[in-house]
Amino acid sequence: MNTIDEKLHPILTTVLHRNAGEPEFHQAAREVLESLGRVITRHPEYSDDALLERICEPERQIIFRVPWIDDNNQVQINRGFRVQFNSALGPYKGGIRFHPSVNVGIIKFLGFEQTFKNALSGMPIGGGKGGSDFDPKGRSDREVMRFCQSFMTELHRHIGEYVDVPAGDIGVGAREIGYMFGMYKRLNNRFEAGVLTGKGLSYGGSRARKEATGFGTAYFVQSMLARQGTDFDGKRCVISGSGNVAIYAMEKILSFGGKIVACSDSGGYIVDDNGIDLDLVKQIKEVRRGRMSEYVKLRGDGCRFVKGGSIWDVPCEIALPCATQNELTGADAKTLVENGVIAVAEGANMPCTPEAVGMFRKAGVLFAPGKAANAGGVATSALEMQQNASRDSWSFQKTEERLAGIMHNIHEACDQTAEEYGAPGDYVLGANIAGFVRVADAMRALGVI
Ligand code: NDP
Ligand code: 2IT
Repeated sequence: MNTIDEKLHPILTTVLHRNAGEPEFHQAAREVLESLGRVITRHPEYSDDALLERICEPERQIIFRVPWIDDNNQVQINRGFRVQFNSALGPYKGGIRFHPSVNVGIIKFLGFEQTFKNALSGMPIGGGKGGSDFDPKGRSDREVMRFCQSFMTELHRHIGEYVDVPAGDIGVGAREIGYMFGMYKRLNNRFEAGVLTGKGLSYGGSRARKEATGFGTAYFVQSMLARQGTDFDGKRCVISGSGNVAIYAMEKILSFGGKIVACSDSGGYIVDDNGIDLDLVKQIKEVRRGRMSEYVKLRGDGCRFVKGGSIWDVPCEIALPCATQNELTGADAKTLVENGVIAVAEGANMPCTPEAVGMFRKAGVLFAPGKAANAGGVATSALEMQQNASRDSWSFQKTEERLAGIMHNIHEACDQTAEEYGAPGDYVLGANIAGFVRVADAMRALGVI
């Protein structure tokens, strides 16, 4: 495990005090600060003018009431959040999450990670994140629409093409973005396409945005494997989750010749030794909004559903956690290592606990942190903003080529930075330093604001 440089200790202590009761934010801040000791030693100017203290403090945090009326005519109250973390590189940019577990600490950790991820993508976007403790599961389309409209009734005054550009995350996909965009358009009386990304293709969305996060993660792993002289061909892959990121990671890995043997949702996981039937997963999740437990009945023999349990018990060479934070523990990492895993990439944001990351590093497993491996989604959101600004619409092929190029560049930046700072192959250090330096350079140029 890394330890924190003594010059950075007081900064972490302040973060812990100032954000009491927010363990996920503490975890994310600690991980980044642990990587920065070498930068501060080599470039002490990065700690001038309380730059590190400022980078750990969101520029603005908005918390609001979201009242809405359910199908039984009952008034429901949820809480809405938008944390506008850092705008040194461009307008705040980051997704909106609808999940009952959402609280300010979770949104803050996501906004913090987003700041460095967006910097690493090389696109002109700052970092932010939003969401609500609203649970869309079991809600009708009309309930989801009314919720999204109420959420936007407050959020609209805080966002804009040049201010803050939200997109999707857990529980927020094309349906929710459509309802939110519709309400924004009505409230502002302007068709401001660049205010949200992840839009439908019929009203200003980008081709390949839906696929981008999962595809990007697969491209990143391809680059890591290539560096070791190997590839996906015939390798057993386990992917947690079965949402947007997981589905399109599976799709790209299949095209690279990998074999997907397991995926999951919050109810449990399926193991299919014949290889997961991705069309069936899409049918269950994207069309029916159903549960993975339905897979076995529809698929027939040769597969099984394990209720609860840990998907990381399934032996594999490549593991991609693509569901949620801290879903892969130290014990899971130990099992994966014992079963011969060679590469792990975070499709989700911070899915591996610090103990798990330490275990992978110690065992020499290739490990890609989320801010590098899942940056393809937000990078393609920035391409959507580019298309909106120029009133253009690119082909799938052109957009995917741009995405592949961006993922390649992120891999190179992490790899070279790790090398430069004396830790070859350490993608965590490489990603944290490369992302930090880009944000810090812009902040230094902008003065104390
Ligand atoms: P989706 O809502 O499409 O899918 C989420 C998946 O994760 C579902 O299978 C869900 O299962 C499972 N899941 C969510 N929360 C939990 C939980 N608390 N416990 C167990 N399983 C859970 O979301 P995305 O695929 O968009 O997001 C997945 C991850 O990827 C998140 O960490 C997100 O922040 C990250 N990410 C997303 C990007 C994007 O462009 N969408 C970009 C970069 C990162 P169930 O349906 O049962 O809840
Ligand atoms: O975590 C993420 O990078 C996202 N949910 C995507 C953000 C975006 O603005 O596309």
